[in-house]
Amino acid sequence: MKKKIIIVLSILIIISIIIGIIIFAINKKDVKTVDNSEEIAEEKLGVRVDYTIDQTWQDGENNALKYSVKLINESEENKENWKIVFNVNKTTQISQGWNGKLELNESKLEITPESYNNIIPKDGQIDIGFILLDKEIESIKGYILYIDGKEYKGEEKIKEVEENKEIANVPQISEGTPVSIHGNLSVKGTNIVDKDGNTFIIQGVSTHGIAWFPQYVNEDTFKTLRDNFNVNTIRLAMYSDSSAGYNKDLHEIVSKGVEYASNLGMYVIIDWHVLPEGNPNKNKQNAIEFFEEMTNKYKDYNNIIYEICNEPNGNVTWEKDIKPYAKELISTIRNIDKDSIIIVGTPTWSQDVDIVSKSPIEDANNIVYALHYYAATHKQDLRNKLKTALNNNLPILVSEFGITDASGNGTVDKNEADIWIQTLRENGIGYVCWNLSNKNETSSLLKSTTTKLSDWTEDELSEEGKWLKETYNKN
Ligand code: IDC
Repeated sequence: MKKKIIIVLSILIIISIIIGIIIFAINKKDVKTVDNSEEIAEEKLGVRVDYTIDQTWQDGENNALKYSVKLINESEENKENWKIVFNVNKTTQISQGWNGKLELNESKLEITPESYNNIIPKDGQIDIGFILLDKEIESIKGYILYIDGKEYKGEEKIKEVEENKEIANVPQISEGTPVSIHGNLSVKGTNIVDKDGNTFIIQGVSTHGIAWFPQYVNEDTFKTLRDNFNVNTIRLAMYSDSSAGYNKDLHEIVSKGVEYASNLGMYVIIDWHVLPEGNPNKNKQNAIEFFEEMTNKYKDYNNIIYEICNEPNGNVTWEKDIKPYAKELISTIRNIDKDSIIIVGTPTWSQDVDIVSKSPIEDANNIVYALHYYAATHKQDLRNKLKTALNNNLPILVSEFGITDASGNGTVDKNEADIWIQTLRENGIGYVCWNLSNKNETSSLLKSTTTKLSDWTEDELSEEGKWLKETYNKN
């Protein structure tokens, strides 16, 4: 009896072991099948999705993550009607995108073709890019690729973030650009100097009012100015009075401009363009709010310059109106940003630097004072004011000039324009030219018939535009 029980038990144990082995084998086979089918799906199709984060920077509370996506067709035939759905975080937001239509829906970022890239050519690829804003240091957690409505599984696992892609507080700037070479600017004596203490000449272009010509706040435009015009600084002119189109929505355009210039390693002047209101105190509260917003966003950047009042004019004086305004704005900015350069406007449309040089603002670091000229109107008399100011050790920046008359129109005086630039270069003083637009006036850099935003031919430039390109490239 005992023997029988032992035999039955042994048989039962052996059977259990065999069943166990079979279940294990089946399970293992199942896992493998699923794995293979996913891989084979994309392999068979011959289309690969490749994505990387190639730049990161801080954007206020968020990380800005610049993604490049390649849709690579290694098959023998064109593939049409593509769609990629990326799994992203709940906190992900879209900032901007190119070469694809982006739509965000509950942690799914769907990208569909533009009219011109619906087909992925055989042996070819499509490049897509976008900037996402996120609390996390990466947004994409796998994707599904669709071709002609059919689903192809992609990689589900989270991509490792490479060590050098760690979030920095400032944009990662490519080598050889003005900011990568010269770094932090500061004021020493009457000059602006770079991180090594060498005199740095700001050679800039100013936008027209961004309320009227927002299209030129554009990365390709700035790149053309950097690469073909030898421009190292972009000035973003935002008129500050509602009579000249000021409204808070424009802050967004300023921020875009700052990002484009920063990506390109250019310096950028954020200009509170006081003009029709004359007295900067009229819109002081808005100015304070604006610069609080901007400094909070960009305090860690090393390429930002703040211009707090373009051109005070009318019934205002340095002592009574401008200086108190400047002191208050400087303290607003310095509460948040300890060292970026601040440009202070001067009386009479930023011409009376001689008056200011007798009573500059005390106990403030990295301040320069604005001198503005229009070469067909302002000549040796104004250069004499410059001389007086320099003799009194006032740091100066020509944050705006034109080679036309003071209306921004009329004749162009290249002879006087050359004398000005030579004088400024000899004294190590920077200059920023008015204006980046195709408005029908002689101070526009583009002809009014030019609609292209970048890569202009010689023929598409105005007389001032041609002069600028030649003069800046001779530096
Ligand atoms: C001019 C523009 C012109 C516009 C006018 C009024 O060129 O299209 O209609 O402003 O908004 C400045 C100012 C600058 C002027 C420029 C030429 O800073 O805003 O632009 N100028 O008048 N100071 C001296 C000349």
